[in-house]
Amino acid sequence: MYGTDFGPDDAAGTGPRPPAPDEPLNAADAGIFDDLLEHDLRIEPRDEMPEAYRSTLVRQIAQHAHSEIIGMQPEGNWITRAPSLRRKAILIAKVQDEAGHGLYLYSAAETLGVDRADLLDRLHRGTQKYSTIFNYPTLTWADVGAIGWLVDGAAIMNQVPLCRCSYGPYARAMIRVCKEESFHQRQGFELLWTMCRGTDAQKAMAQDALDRWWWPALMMFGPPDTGEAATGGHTAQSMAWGIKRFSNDDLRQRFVDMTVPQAEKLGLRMPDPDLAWNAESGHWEHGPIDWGEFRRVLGGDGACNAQRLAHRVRAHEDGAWVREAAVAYAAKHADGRSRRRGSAA
Ligand code: BYC
Repeated sequence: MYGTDFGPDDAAGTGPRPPAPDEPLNAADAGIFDDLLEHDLRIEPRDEMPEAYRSTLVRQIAQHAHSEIIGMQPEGNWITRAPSLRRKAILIAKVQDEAGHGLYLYSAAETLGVDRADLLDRLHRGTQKYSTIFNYPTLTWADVGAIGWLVDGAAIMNQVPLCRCSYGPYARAMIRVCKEESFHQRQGFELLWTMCRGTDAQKAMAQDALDRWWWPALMMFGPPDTGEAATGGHTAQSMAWGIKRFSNDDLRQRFVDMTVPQAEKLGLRMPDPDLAWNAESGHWEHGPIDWGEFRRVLGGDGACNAQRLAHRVRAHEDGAWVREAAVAYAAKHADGRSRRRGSAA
């Protein structure tokens, strides 16, 4: 048993070993797995785990990784049009951070015995999802602020609990991701704060961005999974496995409670006529979410689904020569190393 208690291999500095592709991961010793979960210890790549746990993680981590790299597009769209050198430098750094998040996450998924080329192939064929939020267009500069404030704000709310996810490599990747997302959220708020103290036209642009991004941001948390509105889904099982720590609805409510006072500080109006403070529950109650829209966008019929995927596939194909060069370079160096070892012997 390894869990968080690294054995002698780790003491020797070799680190956790990813499973070989032909290793039978579904022959789990339920006793050890359950024991690790019960003691809130981390499951590590070489621990045996039920196949359904492994495939749930692959699904979620891959969707998360795809969201990070597709998420570079809506903001990347504004790099050449940023209004100042300072804003451009910030935006380039942020978009680059998202690429980095994608890479940590593909690496975390690979510890479960899958290949990142295969995951990317599934994204490109449309058989693996990415977050619906990235299928909305960024029409104005204020949208860059709204993405930072709302999209990264929602992401942090969802991802901080994932730092305690039962699967070690995913939990550890989330720690760094959350630090960076928190900086992203502040830059988005600061961008809108500046616009809200600018001209009337700039403030109107900020309001328009909030109007368009608010409801899609609430949909980021996923469909209802508590109470009468619950639509089934993965939450109950994922919570039992310690992958998810809170339900979609709980996290959505926390996000609403955090964001409403921030909108007030900005001087913006929430685009929800039903939004009301409930003194008894101590929460802001929001109006109904259009889950029909969520399903449409999820099904491929959002404003930008086709464009995002086509751009992603084109970028992947254009980058083929870089991947080939990297593989050739690694092979050349591996050859050199084995020749040097041979002549030293
Ligand atoms: N979009 O039972 P549920 C970022 C799917 S990146 C698309 O609740 P689960 C950023 C779900 O996959 C943000 N699909 O599922 C990047 C499932 O479908 P299948 C991404 C969604 O997995 C760049 C079905 O609906 N964050 O922040 O337990 C720039 C039923 O849902 C969505 C993550 O990926 C959605 N919004 O919970 C700026 C975080 N919602 O597979 C920012 C990690 C649900 O049954 N992921 N679905 O066909 C998670 O925490 C969970 O996977 C979710 C869904 C909360 C998203």
